[in-house]
Amino acid sequence: MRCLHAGESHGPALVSIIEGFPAGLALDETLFETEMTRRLEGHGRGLRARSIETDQVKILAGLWKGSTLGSPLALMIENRDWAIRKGKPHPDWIAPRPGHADLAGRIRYGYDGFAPVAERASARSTAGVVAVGVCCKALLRTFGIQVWSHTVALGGLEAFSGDPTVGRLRRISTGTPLRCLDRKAEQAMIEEIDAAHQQGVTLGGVTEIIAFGLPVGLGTYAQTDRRLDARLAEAIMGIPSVKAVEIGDGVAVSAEDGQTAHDALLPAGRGRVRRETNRAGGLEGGVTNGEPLRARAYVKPISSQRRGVPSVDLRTGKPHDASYVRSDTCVVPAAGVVAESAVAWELACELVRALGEAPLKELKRRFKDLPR
Ligand code: EPS
Repeated sequence: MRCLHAGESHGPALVSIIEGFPAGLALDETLFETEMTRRLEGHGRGLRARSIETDQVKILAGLWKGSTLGSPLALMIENRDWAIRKGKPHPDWIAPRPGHADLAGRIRYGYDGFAPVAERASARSTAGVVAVGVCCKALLRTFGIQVWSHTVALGGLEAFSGDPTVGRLRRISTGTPLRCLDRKAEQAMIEEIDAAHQQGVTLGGVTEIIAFGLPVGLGTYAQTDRRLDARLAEAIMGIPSVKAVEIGDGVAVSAEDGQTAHDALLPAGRGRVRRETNRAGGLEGGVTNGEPLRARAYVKPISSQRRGVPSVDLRTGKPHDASYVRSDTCVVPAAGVVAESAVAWELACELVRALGEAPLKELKRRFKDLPR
């Protein structure tokens, strides 16, 4: 499958096109509502996500009588901000924001301002990623595969999440302030966000994405760019503000010895094996091993903040604090939803690659033959 996203943050709409999506999956516009709302939720989101955008997805092509055709699927999300501004361009600013694409992007494209950079570099584009994720999650679900996420750290505070089962993750998936399994830590994180907001600064954190129900054997070590861990790292790193990606306990095991770092195999009868741990995060050699797939996205504090950060007024060459542009205080839970969608896209691609291009009915028949 292939996918292309287009759209500016303050332009008329975001548009995503998926090519190669299997025929025969029931989709309708209401299916998108919960997921699109989840991305806009979370304590610390700014004015625009909280009260301007609603992110209704229109399916413009690729559907016939409520089922995918196998032809390109075109999705559109109108920017309500555009209608409110009546198409007026976003005002520009004078000092680039350190950490943002402002300066590098302006040089890269030869623009005479920063606003044109931010229009596309903006995390607004992640609404399109989530819309595509909805289609992929619906496809994966027909094979019993689910992808969820939860906040494991925020502003330096860590959550003690216990065993993040499908049921527990589903229960906190919407309507909770930070989608964190540890209620006590969540409360402390909320207070940290409120304090940061007061001080005009932003906070980052870590979100964990877990996929359940995968067959054994998705991905391959045969080429570096086809290792599923490499594909996932690229997909997650492509999300604005993500600065590091971890698969399983990748960071912790780098400081251990080889005895504790790996998941011992135990006999499970009839020639099968089982593991009591999942430090590899469900991937060995870039191939799924049947355990839940676990990845973590490390999200930096976003670069737009009310409190000044040293920068330069490029007109005078003199020091000038970075200009403040309306922003969120914390986007970690939103980044979790986007990362779920990015992971769902990669998994759907791998599944279709493994099963071949065919209508959904036939893919389901072939899926039964995959190792579990
Ligand atoms: C963003 C800046 C803000 C965020 C936006 C991402 O937009 P604005 O400048 O219009 O207030 O709200 O995120 C979204 C609108 C969204 O839907 O996620 C940025 O510069 O990255």
